[in-house]
Amino acid sequence: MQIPERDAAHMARAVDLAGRGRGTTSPNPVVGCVVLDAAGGVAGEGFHVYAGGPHAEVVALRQAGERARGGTAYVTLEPCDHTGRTGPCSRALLDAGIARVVVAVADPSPKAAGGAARLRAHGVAVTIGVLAHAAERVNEEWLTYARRGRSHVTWKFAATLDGRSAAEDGTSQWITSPEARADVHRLRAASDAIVAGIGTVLADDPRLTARPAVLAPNAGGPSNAEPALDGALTPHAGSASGAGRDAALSGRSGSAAAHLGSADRPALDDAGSRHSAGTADDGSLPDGTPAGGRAPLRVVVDTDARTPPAARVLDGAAPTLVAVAADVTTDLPAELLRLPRHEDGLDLHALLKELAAREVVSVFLEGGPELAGSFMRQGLIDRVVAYLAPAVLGSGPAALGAAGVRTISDIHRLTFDEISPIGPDVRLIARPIAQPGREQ
Ligand code: AOF
Ligand code: ZN
Repeated sequence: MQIPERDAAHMARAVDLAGRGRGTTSPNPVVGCVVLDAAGGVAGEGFHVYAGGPHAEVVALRQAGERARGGTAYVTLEPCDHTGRTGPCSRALLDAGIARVVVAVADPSPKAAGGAARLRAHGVAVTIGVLAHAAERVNEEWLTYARRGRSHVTWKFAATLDGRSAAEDGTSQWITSPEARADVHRLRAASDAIVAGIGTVLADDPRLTARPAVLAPNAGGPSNAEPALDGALTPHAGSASGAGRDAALSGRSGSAAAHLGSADRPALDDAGSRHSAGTADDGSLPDGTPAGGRAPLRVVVDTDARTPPAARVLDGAAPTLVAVAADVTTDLPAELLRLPRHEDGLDLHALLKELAAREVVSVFLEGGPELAGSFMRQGLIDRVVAYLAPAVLGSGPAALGAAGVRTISDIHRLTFDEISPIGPDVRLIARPIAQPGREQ
């Protein structure tokens, strides 16, 4: 019989394992699993690496072999009960003779849910809710996507200490350091879509591609020594440094946050692993091939279809979607997404629903104080990543445009999850505090 502290410790390890899949599992969740033998010794560990690959439970059970019989499995997400890309984990756990299953978070997706009920029906003891908060955090993009049917949104901006993102004349390169910019590229690479407004496209002509290795060969970017992410126990580069640093992003706490820590593995996600990670079945993917099999989709929010046909965002380097108003007439040579209008421009909730329908789990929102203001006003920002440079401008556009705050009681309150130095700059991670009526 496990005592609760033991449950928490093993689940913390499972959450840690789950975090190793961040950036590569989309459109699937990140999931981690620890299997104990009947005597309580760790017999197997695993995590989900990519959609179509083995689920965390299967990886851990494989490692445990016969030792799983009569043992306990800790899983960050309720075991699936369906045959999708792989077989049901509920069945795999039963076949392995597991006696007890401890789950952090119930699976909200109708197609896969039911694992806990099936296990109980077969006499397995099931506990749900252990370390739920940490498991929610590590998997927050996917849980938002699965529960709300819309993509999860991270709004990123870079600004001076006085919150400005450009000078009076509109020039904005480079407010933050190369280290901060490299960090941004890693976050982009871990996202399913990069979204910018037409204002940014017209002003800056950005490419909106993720170029982590190109921009930051010496800035602590993902190294070529990236361990093969085979979903099982693998030693992890950088695991000794920066403990706790990325707990806010990864869902891990304290020293368990290690492998994402500091400049070794900065950021939201193991972004680099999309480009260099090996996989369980085929060893490794060629450099430059996202482990998820796709480069982030580029999305331009362009109500009136003003994107210039020669814009870099239409250069073919990655797929691009131009979101325009449903009633606009245009011959823009791009894939269009027609959306209802909203008082702000386009209905951004509809945009996120459409993106979710295209299996975009995570959106990285960049470029455009106006667009970010609209997202904020519509209650559609789930996480904020701010890079603040030790510089001031005193004039010039603010990082965020009008966000529906006319009077102070309308203020958007957030809470800080992380405050950390990146080169000479500071990275702040914050999330909106739930306010009634804000979320759509
Ligand atoms: C994962 N990895 O470790 C677990 C998952 O498309 P499939 O067949 O891989 O099934 C994906 C669903 O299975 C997923 O949406 C989630 O509901 C459930 N559990 N998924 O990708 C895992 N345990
Ligand atoms: Zn499964």
